Amino acid sequence: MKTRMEFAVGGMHCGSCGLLIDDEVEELPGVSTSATDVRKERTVVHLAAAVPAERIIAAIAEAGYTAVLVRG
Ligand SMILES: [Cu+2]
Repeated sequence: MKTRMEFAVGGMHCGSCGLLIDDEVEELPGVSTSATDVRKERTVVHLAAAVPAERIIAAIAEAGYTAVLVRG
């Protein structure tokens, strides 16, 4: 099982954009933490259970941003 996934995220403007994404992603069952670096345009997600990358991408899209899996 993957325990870490990293996404390239587009559309962020400031720190609250990152918090918005982390809030949305951390609501998903199986996600333990989500950490977004706005400057690097990356979100690192740690998993406690198996979660498909598509679920996380959909959650980020719901927050209003684009995401592509880059690692994990
Ligand atoms: Cu913002």
